Amino acid sequence: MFWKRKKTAPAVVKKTKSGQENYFIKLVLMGDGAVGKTSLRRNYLGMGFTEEHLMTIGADFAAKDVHYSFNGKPYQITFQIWDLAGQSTFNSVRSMYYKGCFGGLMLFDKTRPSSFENIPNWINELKKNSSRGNVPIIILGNKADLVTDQSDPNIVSDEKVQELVDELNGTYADDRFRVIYLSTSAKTGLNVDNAFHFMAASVLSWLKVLPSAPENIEDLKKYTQSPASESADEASQ
Ligand code: G3D
Ligand code: MG
Repeated sequence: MFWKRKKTAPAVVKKTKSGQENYFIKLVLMGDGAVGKTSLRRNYLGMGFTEEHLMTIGADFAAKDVHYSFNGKPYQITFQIWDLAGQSTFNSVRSMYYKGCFGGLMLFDKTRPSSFENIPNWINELKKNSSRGNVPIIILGNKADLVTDQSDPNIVSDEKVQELVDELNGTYADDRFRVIYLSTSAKTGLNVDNAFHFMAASVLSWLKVLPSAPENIEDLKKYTQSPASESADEASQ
């Protein structure tokens, strides 16, 4: 049962039998109703995952194990991904939803500006309730597949999002992570893996496991190269 598990909540890191470090990372999906939180989670998890429903707080959670290599060292990460099942029941017990999380995937719907305008409210919620202070955040402009004309005034423009991201990065300058913005589609899978990969690097930096966090998605590639291939790159320059 979940509640029992919570009492004996695992440490963030455990050694596996093979001596590898396994990090347990709770992430929350945030954003207005119908922005695509559940669809994004399902796209990421693929088929065959099991999810548990926490009736008391109106949330689902599901777990996924991934293996990433950063700076030439392998890491096993168990993402525990929390998702709101319904907005209304949630209001009274939201602190339980956020408590102990290491990061927030902040979604808005690119075709619905009001969902973008609400981002600061969601971020305040996270800050108030995570019990860990400022934790890494990624802004995801979802439903990118529906955007055919970037200049359409009913679409949230990339410039507007970038302004918010810059502002947030000013606020979090001392927090060992960088906020980035990715356009996603839970329908086509655009940037869904990238979002979680980036979040893993951000959280490991935040935990001081990695010496620094990637600045952007291109920068992430450097972190996933082995030190040997990095020096090969330098040699060829
Ligand atoms: P929520 O969990 O944030 O409330 P959902 O949102 O995942 O339930 O998605 C709400 C609706 O948006 C769903 O449509 C879903 O299929 C659609 N949706 C989610 N993500 C995307 C996307 O990236 N692109 C497109 N085109 N649609 C998306 P329905 O019709 O089932 O309500
Ligand atoms: Mg949902």
